[in-house]
Amino acid sequence: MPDFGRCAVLGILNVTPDSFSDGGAFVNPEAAVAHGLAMLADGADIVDVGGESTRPGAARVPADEELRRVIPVVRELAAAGALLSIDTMRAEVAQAALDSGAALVNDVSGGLADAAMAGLVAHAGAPYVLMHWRGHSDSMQQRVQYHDVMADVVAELRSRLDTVLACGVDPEQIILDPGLGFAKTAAHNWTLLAHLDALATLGHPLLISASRKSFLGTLLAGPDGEQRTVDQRDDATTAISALAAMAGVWGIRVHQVRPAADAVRVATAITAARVITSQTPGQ
Ligand code: PMM
Repeated sequence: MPDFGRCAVLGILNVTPDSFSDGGAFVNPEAAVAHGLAMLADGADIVDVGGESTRPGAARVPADEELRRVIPVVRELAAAGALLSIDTMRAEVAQAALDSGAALVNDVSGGLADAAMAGLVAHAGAPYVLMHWRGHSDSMQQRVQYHDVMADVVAELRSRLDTVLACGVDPEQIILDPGLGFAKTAAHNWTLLAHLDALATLGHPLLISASRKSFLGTLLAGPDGEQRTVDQRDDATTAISALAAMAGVWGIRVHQVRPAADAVRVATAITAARVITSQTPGQ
């Protein structure tokens, strides 16, 4: 498990024509590699490469197309020394990316989309982001019914954990993610962010990815009710990065790396000052 001595910053690199947040900007491999290198220069610890959009309503991309998008980019960034994660629901794509130099697997389906994923991760020994997920993007907005979102997400994550552990994945490999926006309303996302401590009771590091998501557009809507546009949600994203880092999460996953890296440094300084102050009473 990569440990940076502070909250990790994962820079998002979507090699897709249709992601909600940056669709099409990095579909060309040269542009994607250049953006990955720029995020590293801005302070990303890990570049998270994805070749399939998971925006609500998105249709699946065939595996060969996903491979075609991500593998050249992974290969080139790995050759440049980048620490990489592969954002995929497919074991085949995860394996090819690990073989091409990726070090982590980020599976938004938590192993549900591909029964071969857990075995592959167990065999590879790579860190594995297991996200809370209820179904593919074309139907996830019909799966937003919860009795108690906090308790249900914790229970569903625990059930996925049990399954992947039974497949031989080492508990030390696993990072959990509540999956903000995946089969969740804006209110659900805020509840999950307000109770990160409840997610932490599962005993694994946490990853939070709120970056530019639509619940921020809703929060920041103008007086006419018009959602704040995707390109105007980065300041709110940074606020969440700071708060999540203060709450002790393992990592945050963002589009704009520089402000996230700064926010993490602020949170780290405050956390360190708390420790020093508590060790020197009266100061
Ligand atoms: N969200 C998206 C894609 N991948 N991975 C994790 N672990 N957590 C997330 O919340 C998540 C993800 C949605 O699209 P984006 O790539 O534009 O953020």
